[in-house]
Amino acid sequence: MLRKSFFALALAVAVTCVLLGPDARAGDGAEPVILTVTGNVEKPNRGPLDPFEDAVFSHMDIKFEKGFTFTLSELKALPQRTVKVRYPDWPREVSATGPAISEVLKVASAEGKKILVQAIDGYAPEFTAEDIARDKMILALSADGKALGLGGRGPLWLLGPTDSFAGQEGDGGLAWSVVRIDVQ
Ligand SMILES: Nc1nc2c(c(=O)[nH]1)N[C@H]1C(S)=C(S)[C@@H](COP(=O)(O)O)O[C@H]1N2
Ligand SMILES: [Mo]
Repeated sequence: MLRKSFFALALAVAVTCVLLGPDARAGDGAEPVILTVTGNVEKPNRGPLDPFEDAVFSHMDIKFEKGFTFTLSELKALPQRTVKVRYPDWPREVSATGPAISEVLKVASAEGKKILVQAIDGYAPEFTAEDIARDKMILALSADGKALGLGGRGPLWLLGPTDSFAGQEGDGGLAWSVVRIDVQ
């Protein structure tokens, strides 16, 4: 009898794991963090910059006391939106999909007047709370059905239509390879 119920329990655990899939294990260290929201984060899930662990951030000479991190699965689990746009120098229209930056900041419990979006190459355009409130920009994870990778515009590309923020000129400000968003 005891052995039977143990077997049933083991089976239930196995079935649950399969049903939840790899996404359910995100954030436990199995998947890397691809985006860190820093600054005015109300409910942080990580502490201050560590000069050794956070080698890229450290090299950029930035400082933060707390942050909220996202893995790829965690970003994919948010509501997805598609932006279709073609800027003057582009060879074609792009249809890109990902969570709205407003949604990402909401989930990270980040609020402030200045929103700095920082890319891996150091490019870091700054936006206002009003720009974000326009709710036009996404953090694209894929474009034309293809996941955005490092070396290309990924893994996260800030993208929106031609009226995404005040003073927009073409695709200037639309950072590719975003790694951090700082909110002050
Ligand atoms: N990571 C990153 N994103 C970036 C830039 C950059 O230097 N680094 N340049 C921005 C600017 S100023 C423009 S006009 C567009 C297009 O840049 P390109 O003309 O260098 O292709 O990408 C934007 N996104
Ligand atoms: Mo530019």
